[in-house]
Amino acid sequence: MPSKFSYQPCREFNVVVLGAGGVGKSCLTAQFVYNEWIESYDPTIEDSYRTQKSVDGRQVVLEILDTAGTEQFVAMRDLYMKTGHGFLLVFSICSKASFEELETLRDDIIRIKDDENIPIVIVGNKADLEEQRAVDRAKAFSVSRGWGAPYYEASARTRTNVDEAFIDLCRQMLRRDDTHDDLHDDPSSQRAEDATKRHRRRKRKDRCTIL
Ligand SMILES: Nc1nc2c(ncn2[C@@H]2O[C@H](COP(=O)(O)OP(=O)(O)O)[C@@H](O)[C@H]2O)c(=O)[nH]1
Ligand SMILES: [Mg+2]
Repeated sequence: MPSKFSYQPCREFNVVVLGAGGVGKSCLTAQFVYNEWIESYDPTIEDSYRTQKSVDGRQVVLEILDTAGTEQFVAMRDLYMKTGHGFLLVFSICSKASFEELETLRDDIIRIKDDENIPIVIVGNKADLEEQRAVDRAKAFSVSRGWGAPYYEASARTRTNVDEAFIDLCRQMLRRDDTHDDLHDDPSSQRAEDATKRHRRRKRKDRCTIL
């Protein structure tokens, strides 16, 4: 097992931002990646953004897919769910329907990834619009606890809890990655062998560049 002080390779993760239209997925992504508030996004634009962040002193390269629900084929959605390592599930605290949509999204992710413990963070966005709140904070917390996923109330407009939500997701993804690496300690297991192959594959692309 690598010591605490050994060289830590740069990790690369695919993050998928999901949620109903208009909840603020693009604004949250722009704030996280560019530190910018953009009042109005084309709601049909689906794009991915590459960014490098430092998480607890470790360099992480993220490929963030800001979805727009415009994919023409279910297979496309399945594909990005399959390739995602972590998911930011966003709703607006002003829309009950957007909150209720998250359950189906989570079920789909777990089914497609075939993994109950896939890193997920729940974000209740537009927290600056408290007077228009339609989703009870305690209710959202209790649902997120039931799912074993952290919950953040955020505002892309005021840049509240934006970094916190994304970085929490990074920590979850790093933890999982480290756990897989720990499997090397037991070379007799098939899982260790699989992890070795994955690690070799990853090592080849673990070239860290400053963006
Ligand atoms: N007040 C407020 N408005 C927001 C916030 N985030 C996004 N919006 C607004 O909500 C609308 C939809 O945002 P957008 O990011 O395009 O939503 P998306 O469809 O989920 O990508 C835009 O008019 C934004 O200005 C927020 O945190 N607070
Ligand atoms: Mg958008």
